[in-house]
Amino acid sequence: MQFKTLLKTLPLLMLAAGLGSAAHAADVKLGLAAALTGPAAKYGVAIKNGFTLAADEVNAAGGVNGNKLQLIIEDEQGKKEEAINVFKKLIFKDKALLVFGPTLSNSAFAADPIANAAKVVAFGTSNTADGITAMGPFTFRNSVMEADVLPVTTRAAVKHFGIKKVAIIYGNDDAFTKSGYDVFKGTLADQKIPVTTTEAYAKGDVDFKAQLTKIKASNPDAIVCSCLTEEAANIILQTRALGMKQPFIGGNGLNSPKLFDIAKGAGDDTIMGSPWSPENLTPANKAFIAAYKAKFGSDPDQFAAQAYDALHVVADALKKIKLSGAIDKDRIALQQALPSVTIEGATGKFAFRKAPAVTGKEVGYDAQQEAIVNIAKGGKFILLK
Ligand code: 1QQ
Repeated sequence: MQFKTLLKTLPLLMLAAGLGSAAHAADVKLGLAAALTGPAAKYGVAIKNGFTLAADEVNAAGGVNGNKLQLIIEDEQGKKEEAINVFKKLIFKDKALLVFGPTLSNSAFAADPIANAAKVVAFGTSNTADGITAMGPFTFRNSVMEADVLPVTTRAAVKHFGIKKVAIIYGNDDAFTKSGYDVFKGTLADQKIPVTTTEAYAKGDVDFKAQLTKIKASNPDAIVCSCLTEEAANIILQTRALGMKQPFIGGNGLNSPKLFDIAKGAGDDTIMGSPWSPENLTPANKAFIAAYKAKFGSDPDQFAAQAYDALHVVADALKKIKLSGAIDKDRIALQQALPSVTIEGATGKFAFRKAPAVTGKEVGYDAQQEAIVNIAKGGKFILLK
């Protein structure tokens, strides 16, 4: 080979061998366990989109300290057993620096202990049940717990409709719907709103006529529903079929466009609390909504917004640390850098707050964020003013 040709080819050879400056940077592997199939996929696909959008943005801007973020995405199907399998794969096989997810609190209670034992951060973006962050110091969430959202939501609904008494319906075999029920029960007692009857259903139920007939006979002014979207939508539809006109009050689980895909106009007047609203026109939220629409051709929801923000929170934490390449050390450094991160994201101002103390145990971090109360009008949620 002529010297001149060698000179020309050398940079290419160096790049191929990983010696070029661009190839010095390593990928930071971040795991995502999300429900991409099954009934919870309504939330999980939005979550995946939010993460993908944010990671692409961070990488397009050069990555973090010169490192590109690599998302390793696995489908946990909204099932506990699959969440455990996926966490094990991401932590032990893929050696992810951190794991986002799983989608449901119900799955988080099964999978997060694995992350805490392995000293890897499990970062929930949609887990709102009580007790999630009591699992250990490596459990973080930026999802606002029902305990913070429901009192504000209930107070606003009572005022808006002049509610004197309510009936409750909830799923009694899911950690999120059960926890939401417990919070509603305490909230209604605090706000002195009598409960006319309390009815329960099980995961996968499609016929709620028996429970709704009892609710109808108890003549409430509104129906409190601690439910996931699909069940909530069917409950609302069947309520109207029984000739009942009461408005619904719910939490996080109701905040999906899927509610209206199924319930259509019957979902109108449902009141729901969430940290995110498409009408919150801050520069960060406007940019997020526009970028999401451009990339996916559809409107984002709360779950996409929280996933998007979570990636930016972790990117900020990564900026504060120097990765050593020793995975165990780097995982702990990330856990220690996270609590002080604050951002102004799609969901507004965000900070962590240490979870309530549990004797004899170290705890993780909850979201410190305000809830926004929304009302459904014309098949979508708008701000309740
Ligand atoms: C939880 C929830 C669900 C609505 C997640 C999508 O908040 O399981 O905690």
